[in-house]
Amino acid sequence: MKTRNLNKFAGLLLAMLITPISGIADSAKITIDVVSKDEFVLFLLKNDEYRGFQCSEIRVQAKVVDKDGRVARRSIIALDVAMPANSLEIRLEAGKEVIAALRNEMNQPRIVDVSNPQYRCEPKTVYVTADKKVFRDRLQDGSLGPEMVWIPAGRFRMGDIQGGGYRNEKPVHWVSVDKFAMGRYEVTVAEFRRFVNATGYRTDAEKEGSCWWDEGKNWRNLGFSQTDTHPVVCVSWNDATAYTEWLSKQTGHTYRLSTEVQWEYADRAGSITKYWWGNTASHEYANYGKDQCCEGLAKGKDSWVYTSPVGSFAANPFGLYDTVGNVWEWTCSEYEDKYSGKEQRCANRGSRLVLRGGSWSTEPRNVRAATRGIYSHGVRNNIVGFRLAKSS
Ligand SMILES: [Ca+2]
Ligand SMILES: [Ca+2]
Repeated sequence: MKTRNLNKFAGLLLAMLITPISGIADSAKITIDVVSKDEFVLFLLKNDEYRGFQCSEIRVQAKVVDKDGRVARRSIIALDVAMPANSLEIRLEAGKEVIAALRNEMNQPRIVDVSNPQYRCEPKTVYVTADKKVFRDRLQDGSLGPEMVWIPAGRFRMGDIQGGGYRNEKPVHWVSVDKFAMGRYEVTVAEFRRFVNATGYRTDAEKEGSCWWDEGKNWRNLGFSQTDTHPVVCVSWNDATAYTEWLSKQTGHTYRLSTEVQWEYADRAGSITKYWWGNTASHEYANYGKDQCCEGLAKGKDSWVYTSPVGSFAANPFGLYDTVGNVWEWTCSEYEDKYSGKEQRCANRGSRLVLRGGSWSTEPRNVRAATRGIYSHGVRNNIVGFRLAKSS
């Protein structure tokens, strides 16, 4: 009995053999270890690099043995594995299908060893240093303000990098960005209510009695339901700016809307694709609308026809949620048809201010990283909200 337990223990140790992998592509800053354990292989992925990787294939040769000592060798492959910048550890199980396939020809097969590991991983992001540090400044009453994320300084190409965008996304140009902080989420209903309760502030929609063409509608009353964790909408640029001014006074730090440059840099998070996750729109990553403008669509992980609670999808590599879709986000920059510098600055109000990211009712083409929306400072509707920025 004792011996059998010892054997079992030794077998487990053998099965837990860890094999470091060497890559076959230029991906020096990632490490991929493999643990084989009875019926599966665990890929342990670690990315110490300040940029993401996309691994098209991770492959190991597995040695499978059954209880009678019969041996089989099979390839075990993981495909299309995304590794965000500075990702801690992603665990990916594989190999169970191989075991299942061998069940008919081998009695009780289990994986005892893996060898000849190979992977193909390409850098997915460039020129970024992810610093996913989240912080919250304190308000005067000692309570915590909205969650903010430090965005590292860097340099990126702004505009229609992939081609096929609009003329106003040109010229594609390099821009340097200083370190700054960005709201982790779009500003929520609860966060906005706190400001309103503290100040008695009335939004443009409340003062003028309508949210766009919706008579009697405002951020409290939209015609669709919103909880405290949904993004506030029906807020004009004036309203959003008033919030940032209040928060600045409360915290003693300078909060404002992001510039257009900061917004695109933060959304791209080093990516050079149409969306931060790739070139294909996907309701698995964001809440946006039908293929043709302008209606909401619930599909897959995106189960909302209207707004979704902030943070319902994965964060981008900088740790920001819902930059793509949910609600358009006011920036502080004035619009120009052709980029010539205003995108790097904040304007003092204006009739043509830029919004970014698209909304729950926006078609996929217009939730791209490079897409630009334009509204005057008093305009508000149920697809527009905002996100905070703060200088370092
Ligand atoms: Ca949706
Ligand atoms: Ca958004």
